[in-house]
Amino acid sequence: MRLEHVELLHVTLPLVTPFRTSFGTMTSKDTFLLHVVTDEAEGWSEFAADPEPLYCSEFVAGAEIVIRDALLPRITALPEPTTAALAPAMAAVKGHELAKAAVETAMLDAELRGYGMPLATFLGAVRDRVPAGVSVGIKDSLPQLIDDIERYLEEGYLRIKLKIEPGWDVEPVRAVRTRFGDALPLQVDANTAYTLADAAHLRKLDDFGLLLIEEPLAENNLHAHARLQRRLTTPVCLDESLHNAADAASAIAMDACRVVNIKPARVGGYLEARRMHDLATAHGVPVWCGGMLETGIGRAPNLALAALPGFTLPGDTSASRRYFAEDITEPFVLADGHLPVPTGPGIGITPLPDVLARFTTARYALYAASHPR
Ligand code: NPG
Repeated sequence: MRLEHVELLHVTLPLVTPFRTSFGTMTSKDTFLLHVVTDEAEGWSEFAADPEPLYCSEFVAGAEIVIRDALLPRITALPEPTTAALAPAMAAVKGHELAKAAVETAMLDAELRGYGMPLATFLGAVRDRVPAGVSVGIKDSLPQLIDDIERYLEEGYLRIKLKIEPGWDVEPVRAVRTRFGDALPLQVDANTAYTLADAAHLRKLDDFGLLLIEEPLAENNLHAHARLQRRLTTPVCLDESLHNAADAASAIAMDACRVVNIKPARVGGYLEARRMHDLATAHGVPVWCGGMLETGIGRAPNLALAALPGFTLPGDTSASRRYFAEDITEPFVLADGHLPVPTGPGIGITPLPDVLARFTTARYALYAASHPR
């Protein structure tokens, strides 16, 4: 496989409703797509983070520079840029997992398209559809929260995740349990908003039979999460703190988490995501697939990953319309609480050219081979 061309496209898609978390409010998805052309096929990927480094340290403008100046030169220097060779070639560059994931995924898409193989098949998927959960942002009032959840449950979502922060935690959980009952699969996500000093308060959540509490404490502090887990019956789940499979191994060994959120972008791509899945599954630790409000280009490969056997909990893999009135790909539609796993070669989807053109705010070449065949 020979890399001939890499293009970057800035896209801005309005969200159907603002999404508020403990780290900020999003009203649009602003990111970039990578489009690679090899001598065999084309590939697409989406950078998962946002213009500002509020969820994680990576951000759109920084990732562009890292990809252009640090990652692509290492890849174009390879005699054969097969997907398996990319992570070792990029390893000298510290961190920047989300930028690396964007590069690796576009190349993986192209490579698999060249073989005619779907990503789900390549990864070892065992399902053709995956159960869908929905992540519900922080609201101005409890009635508004209950109304929104009512609508999501009517649409068929099988699990609800509430974003929480100090001042919006026990009461919203209580309100949801009171209205929808104890059988509703329910979990909460704090996005690092608490400290160990809040342990007694967080323990009140133990009364509500939650599936898990996600990333309650500061990112990367496995020791504090382990201490918190000792004081909670609710399973702690880690997201921001796990950057690769080795982090998950440490966290599981320390009992810093009993559930793992796998976001392929956060761990540097689908190959490392699969390693994390294998590791957690071997330890009997359930995993589920996180989301970062992806367009169809990011959602499609997440659905392939979520079809692996260890993904025993519904993911933040919601239908396209939960986020966008119009997506840049054919939309993913909820059927009986599930989304279909793409079956076409590679990630199984490409942008719709007309829609992509309307949502594209800038487009430029990052690399062009000097002598394309
Ligand atoms: O359904 O894609 C989704 C959103 C799920 O809550 C969700 N994502 O902290 O996991 C998170 C959060 C997020 C959104 C993180 C945007 C980063 C950016």
